[in-house]
Amino acid sequence: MSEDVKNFMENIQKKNPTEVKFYQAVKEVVEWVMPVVKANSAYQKTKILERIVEPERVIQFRVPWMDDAREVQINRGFRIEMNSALGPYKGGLRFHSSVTEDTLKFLAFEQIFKNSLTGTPIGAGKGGSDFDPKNKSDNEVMAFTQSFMSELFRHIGPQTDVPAGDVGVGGREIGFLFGQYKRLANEFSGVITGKGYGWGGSLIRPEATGYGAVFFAQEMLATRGDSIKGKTVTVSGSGNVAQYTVEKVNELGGKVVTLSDSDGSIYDENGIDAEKLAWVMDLKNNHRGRIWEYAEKFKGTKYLKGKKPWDIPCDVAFPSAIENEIDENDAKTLVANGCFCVSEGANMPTVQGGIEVFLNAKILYGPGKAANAGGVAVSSLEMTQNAMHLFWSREKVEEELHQIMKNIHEACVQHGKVDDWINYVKGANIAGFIKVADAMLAQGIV
Ligand code: NDP
Ligand code: 2IT
Repeated sequence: MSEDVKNFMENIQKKNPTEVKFYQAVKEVVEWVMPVVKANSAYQKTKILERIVEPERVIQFRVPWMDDAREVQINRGFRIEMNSALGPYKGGLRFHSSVTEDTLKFLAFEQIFKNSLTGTPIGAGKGGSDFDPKNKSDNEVMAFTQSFMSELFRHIGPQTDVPAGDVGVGGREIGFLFGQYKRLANEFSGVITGKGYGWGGSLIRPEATGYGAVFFAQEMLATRGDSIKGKTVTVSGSGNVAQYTVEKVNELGGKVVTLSDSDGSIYDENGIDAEKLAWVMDLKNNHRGRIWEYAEKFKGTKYLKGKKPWDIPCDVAFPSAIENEIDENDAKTLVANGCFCVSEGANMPTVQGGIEVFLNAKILYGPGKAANAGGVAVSSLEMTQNAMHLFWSREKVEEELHQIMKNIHEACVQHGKVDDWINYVKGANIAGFIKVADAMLAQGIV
């Protein structure tokens, strides 16, 4: 670590002593962009780096609601309005018991660079709550969600801050959130993305993050004259991102052999084909079931209780569950077993030591802020359609998404090429940073 980075990170630590994930996310960016800042006196004079790590606004609120037993429950709600240099604050809402301000600040920080990479006019934000939708009735989810929006609504708007889904926030939650906003604001607008098709949603938004991560892998593989076809693929998670990653890998002729949830993983060496995937989607989205049920249903499948899928040999891996799910040992195991391409559907799924393993091995490693940008990119396309009062076709949205992922890949190559190898971490961080930094410079000390 250079002296400049060390001093900068000491200050981050001093100002945010309990925020370990935020520290991790900032360090990963600062290490790569510090030379760019050092070479630009205007960035230094106007303290771009010092300003970019400070959220423009942090909103925290009480979320009281009544459960089915008529007992009062209290959760904590947040919205981090991180950076509005490129457009309205934009980013998802996470409902999960592990959510703290630290979690959301790291996610909001990543969102700055990711949203910049999409090339669309969106700033960065993230929000959520420590509410866990698991084992809650639809009625309880609605009661909580309406209470959450009763406070959030005064801080958001289609030109101000546009939330969407993330872990624990899917179509059901977005519907309830939108309904309550509409009722309170007396306004039908594009204030949230991921809406249902027919009431303002965009086709391909549910698919976008997973499809995008596969498109990004396709671009990385193409730099070596290779493709997804015939590859053995591991995927973690079994939620929104994981499901559509499997769908696109299948379409391109790869074979996915794993899925997981927080209880364990399944290993199906025959591959999770379209029929099995349809069953998983029904299990997860309609019955809110657990992934171990897959092993009961499809014979010849192993259930690896309490295990992540990274011990299973593969060519390509798509971590699509949660932050820090690939530790240093997992990264070493993946590389030792022949994995040569990792495309991150999740946000910050690899710990710093794991990233170093991938970079030292010079594999094709696409960090989340580049590889999973397809979700927020199609959210931005949903905002465009809402503003124009129209709906685009499936083909058009998928084509736009594909082009955006190609552009992000190209930007990473432009800023990350090191001799005959591409450092996508360097490329994504620098390309994402420059655009935001220049916009902040132009907009004065705000
Ligand atoms: P979902 O809620 O649909 O699915 C999350 C999946 O991850 C579930 O299978 C869940 O299992 C699993 N998971 C959660 N916590 C853990 C854990 N501690 N260990 C192992 N597995 C865990 O969320 P998404 O698919 O939307 O999000 C997945 C990742 O992708 C997140 O990192 C998210 O931030 C990121 N992302 C999502 C985007 C989107 O558009 N939705 C866009 C860009 C990134 P369980 O049921 O046991 O909790
Ligand atoms: O992490 C992410 O980019 C998301 N959860 C999607 C955000 C969005 O606004 O669509």
